[in-house]
Amino acid sequence: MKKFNNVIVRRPCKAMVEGITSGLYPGKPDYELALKQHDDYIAALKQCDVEVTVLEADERFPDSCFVEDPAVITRACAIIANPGAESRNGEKVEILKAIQQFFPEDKIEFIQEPGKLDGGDVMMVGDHFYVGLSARTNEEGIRQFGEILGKYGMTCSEVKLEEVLHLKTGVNYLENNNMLVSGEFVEKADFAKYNKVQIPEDEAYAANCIWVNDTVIVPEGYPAVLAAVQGLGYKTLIVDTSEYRKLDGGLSCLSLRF
Ligand code: CIR
Repeated sequence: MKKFNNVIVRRPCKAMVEGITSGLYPGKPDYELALKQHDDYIAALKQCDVEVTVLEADERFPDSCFVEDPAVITRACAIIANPGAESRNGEKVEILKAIQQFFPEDKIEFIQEPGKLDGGDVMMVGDHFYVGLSARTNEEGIRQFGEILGKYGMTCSEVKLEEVLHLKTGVNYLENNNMLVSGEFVEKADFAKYNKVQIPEDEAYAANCIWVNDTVIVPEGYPAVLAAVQGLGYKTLIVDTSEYRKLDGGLSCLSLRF
């Protein structure tokens, strides 16, 4: 099934080494290696039948390569988020400029103060969106998000996060009713109706795979997850994201797919 035509990415900046990190995956990113991994990520996306728009690095925002967070793109509109981390909030201004190349003004919506929302907390399942209530996304952000979706005939529901940074850190939808779930999401009633693939604890990072037009991109180094995804019948591509992992970033965080 072809669902996405476009992908937006932003090149990592040198300042990425100062990006926000929980320290869960220790070490500072190696910038040169991160660039190479970003090249590989773009090359993999290009194999998935999408046009890739590559935005220039922005040194003012160390985490700006994680373009998934300042915006959410739906089938009907683009929603500029209001990122919950102070050092990242200005990224919304820059992503807006890119999104204006694809959406007319009346199809661009905004999450506004005191609402906060990070795109990494939003998981799309058809016309329904699960939204993580997290350290970055608050109740008011979710309320505004739901109101916007309602205008276009779409819905959302809240999922309280207890352990991970963003919702999609631990749960990702691979279409066809298939969902990768790890840690706190394994037993959540919200996801009971899906064909859940439980990710082993020692491969938790790889719960963050992305589905792009029937290919699933899997991070390098997670054999159990790779086998499980292949077992579902998907074509897979592998990309090493070790340098982004040090900043708690994964495959989904690095792009907007629409
Ligand atoms: C941050 O803490 O905001 C970045 N270092 C990582 C963002 C990862 N994005 C995502 O999960 N969507």
